[in-house]
Amino acid sequence: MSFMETVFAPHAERAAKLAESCSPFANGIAWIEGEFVPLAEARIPLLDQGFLHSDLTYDVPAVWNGRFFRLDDHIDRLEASCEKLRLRLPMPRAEMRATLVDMVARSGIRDAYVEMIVTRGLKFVRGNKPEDIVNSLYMLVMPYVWVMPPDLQRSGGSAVITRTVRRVPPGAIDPTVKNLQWGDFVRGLFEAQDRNAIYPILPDGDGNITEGSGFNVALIKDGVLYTPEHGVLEGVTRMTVFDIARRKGIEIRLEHVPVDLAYHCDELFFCTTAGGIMPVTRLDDQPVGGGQVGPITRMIWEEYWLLHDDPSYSFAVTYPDN
Ligand code: PDG
Repeated sequence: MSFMETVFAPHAERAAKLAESCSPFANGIAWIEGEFVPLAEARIPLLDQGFLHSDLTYDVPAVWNGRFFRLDDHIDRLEASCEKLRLRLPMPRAEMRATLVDMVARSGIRDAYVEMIVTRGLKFVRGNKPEDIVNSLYMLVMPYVWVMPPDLQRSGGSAVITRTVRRVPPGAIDPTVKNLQWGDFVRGLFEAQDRNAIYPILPDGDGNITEGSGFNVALIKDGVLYTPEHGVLEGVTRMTVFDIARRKGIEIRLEHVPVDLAYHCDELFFCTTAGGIMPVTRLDDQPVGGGQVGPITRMIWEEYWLLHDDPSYSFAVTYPDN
């Protein structure tokens, strides 16, 4: 069995077991205004500014094989994002952390996608000081989301560098604040479809790449790892990639990454909490490097999943039926 199968096969088994579960939360659980509700029944107030003006931030950690991965790093980033938007965490940090763990335990989901969203709340910013507005919190847990499905990770996905849309500039929307203003990404996803690919990589308008619809972008050229420093979310998955690269003696260059370098790289991959390390083997309808998943990508992929068992990166959730 290849290493990939040792990750995917037990996951498929756990997912099949979950499908037989009769827990009302097996398809997902949400926390709304202090209540736990099945995810499909969860509703938000129409007047929430998160909905009306996308005035919000969010974060997404994951649970793998019953262990929360880098939860505190995700809460750190959420807190930092709140600060930049003049939002406050509506719940003490420790209580939020404990509630998330409780939600995962109640759901019984062993491989989970977890999301917490902080919105401005019910009052508009115009005419109100931020300290006078009560912010809202929404939390949800659902089965793990694959931005690139396991089947495709075996051979690698297809991407385009978009021509009809660029990434929103940092001077307009700060991409280090995780946000749901996905207008540019949605245009990119449609352009990718129109050009016979799945994933868009958005350029910055000055000849460099930024990121794509829910993932950071990294490439390998002559054994060196390149990834954009500016105009992107500082991904937690990418931080894990940096840890792995450092340990393996791979040089990391965090700098402007020209579009041209992407067209001439040896290996290309995306990274996100919702799917991990995602190899890309076709770019603008041409093979990337030799057109196969490359050796450095494969090594990072393997190390990434191994770290999910490492107590310095993850901790076990105690489920009621343990
Ligand atoms: N850049 C953007 C714009 C993202 O939305 C994400 C995560 C990343 C980078 C990677 O960050 P991290 O490694 O911390 O996860 N986005 C996923 C996408 C989910 C989806 O459904 O497409 C997320 O929000 O979970």
